[in-house]
Amino acid sequence: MKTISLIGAPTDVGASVRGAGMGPDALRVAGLVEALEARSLTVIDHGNLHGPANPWLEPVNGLRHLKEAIDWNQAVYNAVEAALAAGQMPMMLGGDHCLAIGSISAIANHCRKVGKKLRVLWFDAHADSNLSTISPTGNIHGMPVACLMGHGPKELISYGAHTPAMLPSEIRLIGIRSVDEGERRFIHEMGMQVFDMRYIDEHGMRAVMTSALEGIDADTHLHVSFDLDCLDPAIAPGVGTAVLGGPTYREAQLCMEMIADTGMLASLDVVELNPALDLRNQTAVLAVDLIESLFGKSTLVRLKD
Ligand code: Z70
Ligand code: MN
Ligand code: MN
Ligand code: MN
Repeated sequence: MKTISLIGAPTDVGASVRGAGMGPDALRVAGLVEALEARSLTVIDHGNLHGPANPWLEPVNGLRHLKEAIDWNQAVYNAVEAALAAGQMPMMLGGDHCLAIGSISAIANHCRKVGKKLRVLWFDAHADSNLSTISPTGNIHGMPVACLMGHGPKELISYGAHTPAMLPSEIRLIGIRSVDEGERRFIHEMGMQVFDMRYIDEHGMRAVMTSALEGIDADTHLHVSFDLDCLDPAIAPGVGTAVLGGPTYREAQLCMEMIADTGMLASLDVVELNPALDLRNQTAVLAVDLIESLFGKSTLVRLKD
């Protein structure tokens, strides 16, 4: 049976709005540990990592809080690496999405070491593919995909043994509907596969997930980086930068169920929950509900074919 290593990373140094630092505890209050245990999983909650406070300063050379982001990501990298080395499944609770730099760098490094293929599913309203030179804000949570592909400040792109940590062919972006002009160019230059909302509307979530999961086999490490702002704000208001027109509850459930059906989920980030903007913790409760489906809780009555 799987052992899950919960790693809280309570910071908003990469974000544009304060509050994501309260995410890990809001997920615990919503019953995350109990829900996982009810799925017969063993959970080790390591509590929250420590790191620098948010100094709430303006960007310097197109980057806001670079030093703080480097330190937080190093802490995440170390914790995720330790969980993988112990044979556990890391679940990083953010915190803002810049923390996926540390978590996915550790996962990619692990994959290279043990000879596994890597597949990352990046659920997000945003493309997170900015560079300091093109970012309209300088917020590092808008840059993790670019950093993981080797485009970013050297301290943020070299946590593991290999730079870039991740290849464009290893990631699928899903639910995207807010893309800056420079990001659009970068995505095309890199050749990343993007299932944006237009694509989801035209083809349906089942076809999208079938494509996104294509090629996954027993030698694949499947990582889900779940930015909760991917979800439609009607069901998930507790995020810093809500964007209209995201997946519905049923579409999100189908994503989770189809991932669970592969049996290959090996690590998870849950990020951008902002309890300061939430309504009675409903976004955290929803996240826990979706995570249960990700770990195999099903509403299916009929037998699977
Ligand atoms: C915009 C930027 C963003 C959230 C990422 C938004 C970035 N593209 N916002 N995640 N919540 O500032 O780079
Ligand atoms: Mn994001
Ligand atoms: Mn490693
Ligand atoms: Mn986002």
